[in-house]
Amino acid sequence: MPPDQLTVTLDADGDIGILTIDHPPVNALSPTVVRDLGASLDEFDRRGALRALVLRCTGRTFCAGGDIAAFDEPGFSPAPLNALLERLEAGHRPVVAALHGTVLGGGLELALACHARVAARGTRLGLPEVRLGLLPGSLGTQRLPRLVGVPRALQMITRGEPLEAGEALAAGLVDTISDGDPVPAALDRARALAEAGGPLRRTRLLPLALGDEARQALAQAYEQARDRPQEPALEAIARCVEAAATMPWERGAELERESFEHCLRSAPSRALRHLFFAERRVGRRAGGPESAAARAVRHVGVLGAGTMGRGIAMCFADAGLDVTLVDTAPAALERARAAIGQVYEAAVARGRLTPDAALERQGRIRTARDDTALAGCDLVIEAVFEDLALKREVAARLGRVCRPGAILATNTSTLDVDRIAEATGRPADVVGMHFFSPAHVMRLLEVVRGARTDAAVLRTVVQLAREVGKVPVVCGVCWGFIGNRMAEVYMRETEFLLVEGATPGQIDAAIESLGMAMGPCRMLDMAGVDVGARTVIERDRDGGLPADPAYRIVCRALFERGRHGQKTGSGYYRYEGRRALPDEATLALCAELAQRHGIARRQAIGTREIVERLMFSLVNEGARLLGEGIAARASDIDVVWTAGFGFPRHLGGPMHWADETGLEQVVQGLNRWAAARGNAHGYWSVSPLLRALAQGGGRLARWEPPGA
Ligand code: 3H9
Repeated sequence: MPPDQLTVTLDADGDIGILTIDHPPVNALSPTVVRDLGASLDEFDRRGALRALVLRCTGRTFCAGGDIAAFDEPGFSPAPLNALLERLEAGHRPVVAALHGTVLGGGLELALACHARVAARGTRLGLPEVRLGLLPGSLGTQRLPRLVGVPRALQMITRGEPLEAGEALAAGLVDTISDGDPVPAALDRARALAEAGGPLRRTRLLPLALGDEARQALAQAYEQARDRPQEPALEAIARCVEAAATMPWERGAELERESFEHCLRSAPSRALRHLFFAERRVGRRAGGPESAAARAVRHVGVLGAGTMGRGIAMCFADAGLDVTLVDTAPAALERARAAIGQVYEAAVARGRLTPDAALERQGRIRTARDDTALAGCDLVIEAVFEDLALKREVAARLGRVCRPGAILATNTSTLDVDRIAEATGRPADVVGMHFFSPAHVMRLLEVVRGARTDAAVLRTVVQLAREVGKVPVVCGVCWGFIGNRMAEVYMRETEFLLVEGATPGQIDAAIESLGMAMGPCRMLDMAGVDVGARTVIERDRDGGLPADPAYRIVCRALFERGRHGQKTGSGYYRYEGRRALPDEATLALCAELAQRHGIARRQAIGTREIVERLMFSLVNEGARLLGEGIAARASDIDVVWTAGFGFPRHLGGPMHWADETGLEQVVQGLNRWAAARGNAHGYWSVSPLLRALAQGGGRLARWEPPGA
């Protein structure tokens, strides 16, 4: 938008003013919009003949809130907007909000300051600030409870989930629902209010008392805040909503302002805001020329009906696409049909799907034994066993069977996509689509761009992934792509620590103390020690491992002893049901391995050492991926780890964690461990990119690849 163009204008329909916010894409309340809003209200004041005002937004939505990008600007404060809201509400002419699309955060707070609200059917209204580690900062904690009561307000603000217009009407949040454009209905309402001439309903003046139900809701909110100390906004929300019911308006407003500013500066909010933009940035500029037209995909084929294949089939069926699931083994198809049926039945039992919707989704998945059934598909994803020879054989077959122009994708998690692509005879049509299990649930998709992948193919897959609700992170070809390659160095250090004398319990506790849901030993026990060990063994066979006889010896030894993790009752831990218990046998095994490989055992391995060795290795590998051009930006890596590997969102991902820790400190730590442990295999060699950024006082998040 040209700098001199106003983002807010005032027009009139007869004697009713219409104030329009036009600030694409989502009419966020940037400082410019706030300034223009003020100017339009000045004009409304001057035009005394106008009897009322309708407030609307252009484009696909009403306002989606404060401009999150502006929150980092020095001196940012919600005060100017809050003063305008006060002015709007205190005015003597009626103001009616005409709502459509998503009315979120500051957008809803703007609507709450109006004297009436008309919403188009389908509008969604909410205060999602908590998802950014914040609380509403424009009096939402004060006005919303006055309108809908304390329990409902707490529910909306602490969960951050929007209400649909019908629910909002029932809750008292909106006054009227319109079919289609809400502006005519809002104009009628504004005229009626002006003609009635009675006292205007000012939300801030509505009475609010603290009854039993409200007290109970507050007690629950405080308890939730105590259980989740990593989310400081939760306690602030409870305190502010309580203040709305127990303190004068000004005191509640003051408390909200202080709490908002405190949360805005907090580490969890910085991390969550970083992820908000990171998730929206993934896939951008990934496909070469942006002009490459995406191919149409209506029918998806999946080859291989194992756990992965089934999940992928459901992911597309859930999004309304037709799916053909092929497996040459009739028993595998039978198992897949039963497993898919169970998933949908469970969704119905939990009330997440209606029986009809479940049937419809299930009906979209056809099964076949012959891969010729894939001939008409627009996209075919192979999900056969992770073996290069097998994948190349399947790829060659798909290259012949699938129609020209169909996209051929491989769901490999570690293998060379270029070698698979080459086998199809049409490598430009080939792309990697690395889903995470369960594929119909996990949001992450690593989209692997082969050396010859066509820009249109990449674009299609990124676009489709977004349409089916995934976050598609594009990466280049290397062993393990972004996630598994980084996880490998994390597991490498875990196992060295075990052999040197740390226990699985110590390692997990150290990592969990950072806020991680699960430490590496419990994680691998859950994922399957056999799965991890097989990957190591195959990589070793392919000559992909460092020439270090002590490399990942623990998981290989556990695997040989049939200790495959939770599913066999023992792995790094022993299990009683799902409960992980320390196991003397693991400790004895690690001591034996240390002796066999001449590794010195130590008594006291501290939390700091564990955290540094695991986390600094992880960050260093991430920086190497950036330097090699495998990952396009540090924030993409953070999305991989938060969306696919359970890295806590309030830490923002490993690269954000490194930025916050200080890159210089990371580099010093890597050098320290190189000196302490020796660096014969290059484990501690600092990535040149990381070193350069640390020296120049830079941040990984701000780094852009050359020529970007
Ligand atoms: C707040 O309001 C605090 C207040 O209490 C006090 C304030 C003073 N700001 O998601 P999409 C951009 S906190 C800046 O891809 P969709 C987004 O980055 C805020 N930018 O589309 C993207 O830009 P680009 C509370 C924003 O259709 C583009 O818009 N509000 C904002 O899938 C399209 O977004 C929220 O937390 C924003 N507030 O979903 C709502 N919102 O094209 C956050 C969006 O350059 N927003 N952008 O990448 C959302 O939930 C979704 O974006 C929305 C649209 C549902 C609106």
